[in-house]
Amino acid sequence: MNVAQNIVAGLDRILTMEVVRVTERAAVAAARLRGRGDEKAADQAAVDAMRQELNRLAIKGTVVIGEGERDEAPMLYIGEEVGSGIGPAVDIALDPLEGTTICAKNLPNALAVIAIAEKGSLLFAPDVYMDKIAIGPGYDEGVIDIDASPAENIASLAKAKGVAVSEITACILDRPRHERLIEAVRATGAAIRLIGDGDVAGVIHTTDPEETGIDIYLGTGGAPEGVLAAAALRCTGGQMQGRLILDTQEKVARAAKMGIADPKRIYRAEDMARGDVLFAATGVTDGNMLAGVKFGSNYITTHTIVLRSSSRTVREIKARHQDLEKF
Ligand code: VTB
Ligand code: MG
Ligand code: MG
Repeated sequence: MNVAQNIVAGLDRILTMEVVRVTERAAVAAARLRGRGDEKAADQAAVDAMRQELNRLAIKGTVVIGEGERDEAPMLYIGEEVGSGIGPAVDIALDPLEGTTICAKNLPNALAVIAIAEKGSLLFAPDVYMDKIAIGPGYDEGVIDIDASPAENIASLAKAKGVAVSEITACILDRPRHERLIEAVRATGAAIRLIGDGDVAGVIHTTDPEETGIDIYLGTGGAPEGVLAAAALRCTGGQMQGRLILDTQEKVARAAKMGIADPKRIYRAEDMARGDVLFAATGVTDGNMLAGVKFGSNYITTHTIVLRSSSRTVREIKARHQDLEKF
């Protein structure tokens, strides 16, 4: 049996449940440092906790989207081998604390995130910016186009949704580089949810507009975060297009080394995360879809979403952790 057959036969069904602990543990560790103004400490705690739990998983995992290609031990770095070493060979994209600043400021939507996929099926993206556009499920192909103007995309989405443009809300990272994008979206009459960080959450939020109030994600953010978001969309449905911003020779060369031959290529979600994919995210701070970690006097509560592409299952797992020592 090869890995793909294994996964269909049910190996990843177990993994779907197992992976929850990985993001739960990272989220609890980060949440202990919520609102302390110390991004680094929260990130480090999440990284350590995630690695510890990841190494208990019965996989032969390789981190392909991680914390950079550095080889300093504390980070979960690209190329790091994780898991127990016994089990299917899988590729892993992770961000133990997506939204370090959000966590440090105790603002909404900080997450601990992981995606696990069949070997060789995640885009090996350099840590550069990526231009992104995403919408949720239920729309025909072609409703969004990364090369169309923001006004065209919003008009097209409003038409497909059967609502006025003024009823559309776009999620955009609050950055000076988005000044023109923000102006262009506002000029259409659509609303904008400006976020300080956390575009993995921003993209995922488009998959449930009734819950989150967000219909479309627009703008540039990290490429690694783009791959993580694409993995989630593969599981929930929805459309995403991304293009790496390789605006210097150095970046083009770095990308080429990682196997990216066409620096202008547009990647759809299914190009960034192929095959069978698992995705899990646990809320660190309270958010639009996930509650943050709660420290009660008797137990710790976590809220996790676990997704799997081959079955399109969306599981929400609320856990009470009684054995505080374990965390
Ligand atoms: C975004 C944001 C992330 O990186 O991807 C951002 O969503 C991109 O970088 O939460 P800039 O901060 O330079 O805009 C994060 O902030 C951190 O991973
Ligand atoms: Mg990180
Ligand atoms: Mg991040």
